Amino acid sequence: MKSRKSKSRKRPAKPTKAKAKKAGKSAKRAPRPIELYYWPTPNGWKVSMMLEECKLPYVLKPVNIGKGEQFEPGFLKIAPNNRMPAIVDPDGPGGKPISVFESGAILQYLGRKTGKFYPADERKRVEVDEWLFWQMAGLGPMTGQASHFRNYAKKEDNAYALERYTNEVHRLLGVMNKRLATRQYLAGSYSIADMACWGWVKAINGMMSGFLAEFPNVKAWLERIGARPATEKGFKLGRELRKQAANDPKAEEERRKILFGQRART
Ligand SMILES: N[C@@H](CCC(=O)N[C@@H](CS)C(=O)NCC(=O)O)C(=O)O
Repeated sequence: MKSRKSKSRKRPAKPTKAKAKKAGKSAKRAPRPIELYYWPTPNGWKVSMMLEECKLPYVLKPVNIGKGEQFEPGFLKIAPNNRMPAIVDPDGPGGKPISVFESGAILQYLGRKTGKFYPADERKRVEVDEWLFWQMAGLGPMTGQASHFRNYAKKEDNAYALERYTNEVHRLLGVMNKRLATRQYLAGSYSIADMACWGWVKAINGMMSGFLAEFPNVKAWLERIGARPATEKGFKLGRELRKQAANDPKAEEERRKILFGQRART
């Protein structure tokens, strides 16, 4: 009878507490992707630019605002203002998910989360906040209105409104041009304040050709930021979705109905 050689199977040594702790520390879980609720517009680009700059993993959740997807109940739960962008970070504070709406709040959140483009030093942070809020309350809404009366308003009697908002955009660009006369970026180093403004200035440049000629510092700033690889990627995000939507002529009337003349929904 052949004797079976008993292979002495070595049991893996039980991990000691210290070893397990060490392994746990080094085997840090990869960050889970942030959900980005987005459509390619100046407000959306702010967040795609920041995610790209910070190299944060994210997954795109398109919100086709021309089709009314901003009113879907699931979206309204995270963005009750029926406006994109919004994010859901599965790794929020305390390791629990968090949702954030309003582009300025999202930029600040991502800046605090990563420690990037939003300085921790209070004086520097105040400067970034000043220009971020300047965008949120001024440049964005005023350019939005100028664009509405230039591109979408159908009534003939909108000359007053068009002039009013165009003048205000002109004034704001003058403020920005002065600010950028002595610095490369709005608040010293490149920050979330610049990201907030960039898409809007890009839109102005596209919409009112020649308008930036009076504001050479703004024009140089636009090009400086446009040359950043993260800007290019963030700006490109979802462009094909928007093109597809724009190519559908039947959708134009529907888009107008959805986007313009909104009133409170009860
Ligand atoms: N203050 C908001 C504005 C966002 C906003 O106006 N988003 C537009 C697209 S740029 C939108 O979602 N519009 C949908 C609608 O008008 O129903 C922010 O900065 O996040």
